[in-house]
Amino acid sequence: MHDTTMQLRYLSACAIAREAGDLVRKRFLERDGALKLTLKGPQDYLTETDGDVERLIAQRLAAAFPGDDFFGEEGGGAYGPNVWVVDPIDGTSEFARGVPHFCVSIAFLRDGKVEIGVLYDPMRDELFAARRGAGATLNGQPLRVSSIDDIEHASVELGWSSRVPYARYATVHARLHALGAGVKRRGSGALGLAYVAMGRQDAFCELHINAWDAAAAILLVEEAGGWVSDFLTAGCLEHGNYVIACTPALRDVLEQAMAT
Ligand code: LIP
Repeated sequence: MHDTTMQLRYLSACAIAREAGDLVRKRFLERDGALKLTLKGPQDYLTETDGDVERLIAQRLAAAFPGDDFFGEEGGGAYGPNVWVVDPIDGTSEFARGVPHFCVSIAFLRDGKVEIGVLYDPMRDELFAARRGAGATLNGQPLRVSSIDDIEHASVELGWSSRVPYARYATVHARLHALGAGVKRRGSGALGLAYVAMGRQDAFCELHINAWDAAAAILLVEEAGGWVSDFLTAGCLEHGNYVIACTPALRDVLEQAMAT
């Protein structure tokens, strides 16, 4: 059945992600050299732009879909049967330090399942978008994961935050390195997952990531033919979870490497 309201939500999410991304890019280019940074915790940056962008997205979605709930990284919210889960700037640490590697992430969940996932990287003008069952695109062009099936030839991003003891991260990193993988960390889990969907890399793993960071991007990977671990389990919306997203052939080796 063609759900016109879901299609309207999808198109609206794409337009709102672009509008929000334009604000993020404006603020990024206007920032002065002085590093006026605030931190929510070790290596966990917060900028006033995060709040401004999240409020913009919340206002646009409330106006278009007043019956939906909203949950944002900065302001929180409610998780109803129809809920938008938003990260206004994923890659905040990069934004805060003047590195152009971040995106706006907007997901729509129905009954706890991601139906729409949209990411916008305003610095590269890359709009990643997916509707469940309708494929994933980058600026309107179809996305497919890479064909890499050997860990020795794989490019793997392993995310980290201070939410995870470094020893666990180091254990997984060493295992991946020993397997021959090229291991990277770029600071935006959402973009890391989107790069798996488009074949720029072959896997993204993180021992703990928040729902608002990953919810939109995991749908991109699934709709692009990739495999994703069972991320949105009960409690994930409130507490986050580990995530593995990869080409299907790398699933087993990565599940073993991530077992800590
Ligand atoms: C980030 C995630 C990343 C994680 C960072 C941070 P933020 O989200 O995308 O995967 O490793 O610590 O949580 O804070 O930039 O929205």
